[in-house]
Amino acid sequence: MQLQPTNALLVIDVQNDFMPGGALAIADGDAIVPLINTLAKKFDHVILTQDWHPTQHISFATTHANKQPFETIQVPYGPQVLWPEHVLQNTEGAAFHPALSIPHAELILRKGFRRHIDSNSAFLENDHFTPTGLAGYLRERGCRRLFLAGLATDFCVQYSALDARREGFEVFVAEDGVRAIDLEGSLTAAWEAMTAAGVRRVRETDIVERDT
Ligand code: VGL
Ligand code: ZN
Repeated sequence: MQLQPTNALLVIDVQNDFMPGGALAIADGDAIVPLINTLAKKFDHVILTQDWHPTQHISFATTHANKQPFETIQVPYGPQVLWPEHVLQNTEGAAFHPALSIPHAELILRKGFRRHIDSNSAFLENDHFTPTGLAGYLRERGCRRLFLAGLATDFCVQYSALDARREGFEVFVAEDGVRAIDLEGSLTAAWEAMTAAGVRRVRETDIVERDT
């Protein structure tokens, strides 16, 4: 498929803590970095998201008494999966993977920066109400069709893709540009939910740069 000048690539959370050896390691997470660099060159608009947590963040198991990582608890806005402490603000773990190279990325959108609310989605925080401003940003810039790559397929990529559909964007996920955490079948469930919502799957090599 051929890109248009208003198509945008969202690169979700390609950060050290999500890489093998990181605090919340995703298997093979680093394998997507060269592919994302290649993919990004085809786009006029690239937006990076950066998961960015304060200490004692609500999503950390250590913030809650007697809780383990990967458990789900109820918090005021609904269910919240608990994680090992990750992407602490201004740490090396929160930095982008050193091989990520997208000099023309126009916006770095930080999310999850408030202690009492997590944000898996790049569009809405986990209360499913508080906007990050990304939908408005994209609309104001005339972007209607979005492509997603990054981490993790079944968490931040999925929730960003679903919210983007709800916001009326056309959404494609680069299936070779994502990797999953996969807790108890969450990867299969994520693809089912995304497909049901009209998210389409593409591969990097099927995306063709627009004619210049
Ligand atoms: C993510 C778990 C916790 C993600 C972020 O980027 O998918 N997952 N924080
Ligand atoms: Zn997080």
